[in-house]
Amino acid sequence: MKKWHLEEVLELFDMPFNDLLFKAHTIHRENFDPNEIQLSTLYNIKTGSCPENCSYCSQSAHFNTGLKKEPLKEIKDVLEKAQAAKANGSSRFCIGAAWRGPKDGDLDRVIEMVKEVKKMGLETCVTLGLLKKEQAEKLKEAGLDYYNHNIDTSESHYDKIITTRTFADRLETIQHVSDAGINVCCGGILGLGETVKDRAEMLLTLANMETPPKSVPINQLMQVPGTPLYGADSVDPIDFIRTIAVARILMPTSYVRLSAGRTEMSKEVQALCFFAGANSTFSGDQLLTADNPGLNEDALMFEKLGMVRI
Ligand code: SAM
Ligand code: DTB
Ligand code: SF4
Repeated sequence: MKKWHLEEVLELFDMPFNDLLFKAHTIHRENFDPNEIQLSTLYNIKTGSCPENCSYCSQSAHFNTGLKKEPLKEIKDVLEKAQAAKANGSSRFCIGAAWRGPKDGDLDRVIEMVKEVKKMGLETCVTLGLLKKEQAEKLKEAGLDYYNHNIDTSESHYDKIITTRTFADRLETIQHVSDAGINVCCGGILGLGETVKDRAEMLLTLANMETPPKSVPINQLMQVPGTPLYGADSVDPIDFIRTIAVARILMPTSYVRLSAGRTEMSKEVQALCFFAGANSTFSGDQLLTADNPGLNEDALMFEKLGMVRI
């Protein structure tokens, strides 16, 4: 796999927009059907009271966001949601929990959920925070397909966003997941007050991993009242599309997911993201705690664009 250098990535960010999009789209076509989109549905099994201080997050116990805390969900609730996700065209069901990392009892409960969701013929993904090596191995044994754990931003910007864990902690979990043979889902967020160089460094870290993540979610910050990042400068849509294009060029065979923030984007911006190489998104009217365009709105958009779900 080609190793990228920061200068090369910055040059991509600097290209004229049309040249960048043409290059990204050409690479996209060489590796994927440009009219296909993969859909995942999220479900939060444990909401709020998270001990981490991620300064963008509605679920951190450090900030007063007014979010209603909820205990761990029952398996039957999970299966109901998974069934609906499948019926609505999702190929993957992603279970999230607001933990620093799972306790062993919690992990057993999640493993039961993963096994049952798999039996429905859905791909499984979980995002539970930091993992120990043995926990990653247990999840692999249970048949888990993907583990989501984002680096969120560049290494140098990271401690301005989160101080309760380090960038290195995040990389260590990603290594455990990868070593266990689980597909890695890893990306970040734009709109955290980062510079273009931070965006380039974030993508560079992902692209230069031993095996680049098979799934790369690119989120746009959804500003949550009560969090330190509420009121931060919003991301320019052209800059967002550029970032998608650069991600596609650096990681030609990964699924680049247009993730959080679509409720703030026009259909035209989303269409340009798909042209630039995004070929996956979240389906359904809710992400973990925040809003997402609903099924009807997305169905209309995909129909207009002639895109089909895989
Ligand atoms: N607690 C686990 C963790 O942090 O890994 C799993 C859930 S966490 C909510 C998953 C990811 O969602 C975060 O790493 C972050 O990239 C993204 N995210 C969280 N809140 C967001 C927001 N308000 N806007 C955009 N992305 C967000
Ligand atoms: C990812 O990168 N984005 C998803 C998923 N991985 C877990 C989560 C987005 C969360 C948006 C804010 C919320 O719903 O609270
Ligand atoms: Fe907790 Fe994850 Fe939110 Fe950070 S992003 S506060 S770890 S739920």
